[in-house]
Amino acid sequence: GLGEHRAKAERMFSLMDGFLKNDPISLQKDILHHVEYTVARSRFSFDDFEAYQALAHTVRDRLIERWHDTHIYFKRTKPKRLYFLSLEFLMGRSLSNSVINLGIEDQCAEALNQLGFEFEVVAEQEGDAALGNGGLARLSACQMDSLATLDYPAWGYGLRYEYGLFRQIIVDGFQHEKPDYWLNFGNPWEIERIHVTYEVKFYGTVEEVEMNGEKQKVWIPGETVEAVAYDNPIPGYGTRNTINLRLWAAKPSSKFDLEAYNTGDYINSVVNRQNAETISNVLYPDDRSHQGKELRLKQQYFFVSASLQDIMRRFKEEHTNFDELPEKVALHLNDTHPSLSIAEVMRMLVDEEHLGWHKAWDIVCKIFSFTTHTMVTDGEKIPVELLENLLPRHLEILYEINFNFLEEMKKRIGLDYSRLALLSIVEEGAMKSIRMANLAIVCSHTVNGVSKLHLEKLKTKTFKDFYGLYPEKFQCKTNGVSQRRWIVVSNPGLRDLISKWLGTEAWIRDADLLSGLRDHLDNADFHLEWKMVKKVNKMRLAEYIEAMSGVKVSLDAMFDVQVKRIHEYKRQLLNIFGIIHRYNCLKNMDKDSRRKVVPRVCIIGGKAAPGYEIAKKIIKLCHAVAEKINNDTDIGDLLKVVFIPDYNVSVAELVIPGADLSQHLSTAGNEASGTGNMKFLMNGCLLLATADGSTVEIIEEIGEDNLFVFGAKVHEVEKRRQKRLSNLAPLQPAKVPLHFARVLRMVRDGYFGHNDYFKSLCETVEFGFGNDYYLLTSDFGSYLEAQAAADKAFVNQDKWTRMSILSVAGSGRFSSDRTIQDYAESTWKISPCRCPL
Ligand code: 7GP
Repeated sequence: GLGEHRAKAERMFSLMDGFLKNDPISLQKDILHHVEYTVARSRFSFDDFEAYQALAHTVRDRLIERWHDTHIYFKRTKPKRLYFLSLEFLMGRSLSNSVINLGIEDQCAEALNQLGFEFEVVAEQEGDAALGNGGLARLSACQMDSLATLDYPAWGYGLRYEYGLFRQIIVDGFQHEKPDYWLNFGNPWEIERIHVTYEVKFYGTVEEVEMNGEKQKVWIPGETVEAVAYDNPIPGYGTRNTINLRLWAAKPSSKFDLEAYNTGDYINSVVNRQNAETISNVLYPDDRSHQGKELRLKQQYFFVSASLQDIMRRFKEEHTNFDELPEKVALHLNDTHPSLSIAEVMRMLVDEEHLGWHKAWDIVCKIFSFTTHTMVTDGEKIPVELLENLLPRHLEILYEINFNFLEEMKKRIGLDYSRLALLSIVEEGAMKSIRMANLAIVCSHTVNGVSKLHLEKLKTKTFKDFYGLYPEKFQCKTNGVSQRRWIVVSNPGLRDLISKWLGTEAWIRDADLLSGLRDHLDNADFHLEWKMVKKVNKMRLAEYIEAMSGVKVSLDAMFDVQVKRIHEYKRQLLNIFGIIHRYNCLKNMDKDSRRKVVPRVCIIGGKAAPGYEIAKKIIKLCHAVAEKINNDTDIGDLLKVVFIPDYNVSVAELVIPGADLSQHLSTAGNEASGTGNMKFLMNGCLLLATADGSTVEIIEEIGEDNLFVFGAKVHEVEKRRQKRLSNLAPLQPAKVPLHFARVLRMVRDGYFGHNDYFKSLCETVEFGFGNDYYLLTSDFGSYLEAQAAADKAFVNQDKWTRMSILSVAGSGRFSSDRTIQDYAESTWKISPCRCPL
């Protein structure tokens, strides 16, 4: 049984004791030690939060031990290292994840128990580390977990924002943003490295000097800021390997403004010093547009400069010849945000190491790889004007890269100037700017899409011209998520059930083993236990909903969830319109028909970028509809609508395991991958989704009978958009399905109040206005059909449970372990480097 497997796993883990022992007694001693000497409380009186702090420090000590051993081992064996460069990491909480990956969960629980505390309650005290926006950032976090677990010699680099993603507060149904003071109570998961600091320079001028008879460009910077390293150990599961996520914080340099000190303007110079710290102060909360802000550019360069100095220092400690760089260093660009790295490495090799341009360029082209995370064609651009001022030498380097590139292209494709203009890294025009994606593609040896469908669009649309030139660069690495975080941490009931029926916990390191669940597909006991697990998770979620919103929900209802950033393309509006339609149907039903209705709890959650008006209106509409429906006594438990505020990683850990159905409604061709869908799949929640992004591959894996697919396919979307536009001239209300028109009219006419406020929202789907770019009108019919199919399937609980089991059984492919192994072997060319026990 389960006990045996746990015991076996524990024996394996106990081999990993270091200087610090992991039995409950030793752990308890350490907890009490930290209560007294770290938290400075009495061991006879401390509360849950203090218990959390003391336990966190106890775990931290163990992490540090392994992290040290891992790095000593890497230093000794000198493997090729991967440096994963990302401006965003959504790590969430660390305690449960660490304790599980260290294999000391039971021991910790026991140690706490004897002190009168409960692990679950203590773990709840931790706040989220939310140094990212959404999909891209959480993907980075899952990938770090996989890199550690698979023993890869990898480092993560990022920024230590003082304020992470804003907290979402709802007042009267409107979103308000509050700062995320995540560091206010200290952060036990980081190690401040006051001796690991680098100077980062900005502004100034470029001068030409003679050096060994040759002309050489030198950048004379105008401002210096110091970058201080904060290290966050990332433990692997079932291994001693613990890798590092190094985040940089900006501190005023001691050299800062010496002049002012000397001239006696003491007070002002101290005040000015504060400016330096603003660089790493706050995360930009828009997940898709970062155009033209100087502070954002400063953040990017600050990050790039500090990371590359650190990486080069490490390389030079171990090697003397830069020819070895491509064999020893892989630099991965997580989207275009860190692409300035390319110019920075060139500057280091040419200006500082005097390698010569062509040799340097040759090396640079062998070390970078790039992953893009968006379907949007109009990517990140940096205005030349900003660069000229902030990074004058880098601008020169970018021009030279582009000049050489275009010369090469002229040889290849001739003087086709319109084509050359599209390929150019520099965009001419009203606002001259640098196209970061073009830069990344030209210089990277590999350009990755995050799903098959995404890659297809990159090849045929977004980067069509580049694909023609470098077909071999373009590859697909379908995203994945960590089953450690998304089953083991967040759904312990399911974890135990899976291990029991598979007879092993090996699936926690090898998700393909989940397919073994299919062997028990018809086992009645298995079904019963499966349903029990879901029930318990639904209870947990129901309690949370009641606490957050005061709405009491029935456990017999289908819990239907859509949680993700609010975006027009993700079509939360389609969901809300569907809910209104459901409400209308219920209102028009007789008693008899109502008895056959499947009760629903519709749960929506997600943040809108602070400047994204339409997204904010969607949030308000959701609340307005909820208010109307939830207070209609005639409807009762048949339909409830809940908005979950401040959706983040730890809320996701609670919501996803409790969902029966989850919605992924992006208009086909807009979601690069989607990873939420994978988390729901792993938790036995059925999907109602368009054939977009990675959902297409989920369908391949579990078969279309086991989820509810609807809507226009990618190839149909363009046609429908054309058709929609040809309908424009005379408004043709007849072309709008009746149900859709009615729902729209209710919102527009103020059935849910606030009709003035909702006007512009309605217009996004109306002809002659927004023209329904995301095709809600034409997908509405098939959306309702898919919803009806879900209702029908839910009535047959046997069938539903089978579908649920098959979802989990088919989720192995969507483990980030598979993604990372693929990257390691085919893109980064790195090998596991396992620290001995
Ligand atoms: C997201 C994509 O929207 C999502 O489809 C994908 O699953 C995820 O990345 C991980 O690859 N993109 C972002 O979060 C983002 O900020 C802007 O994209 C570049």
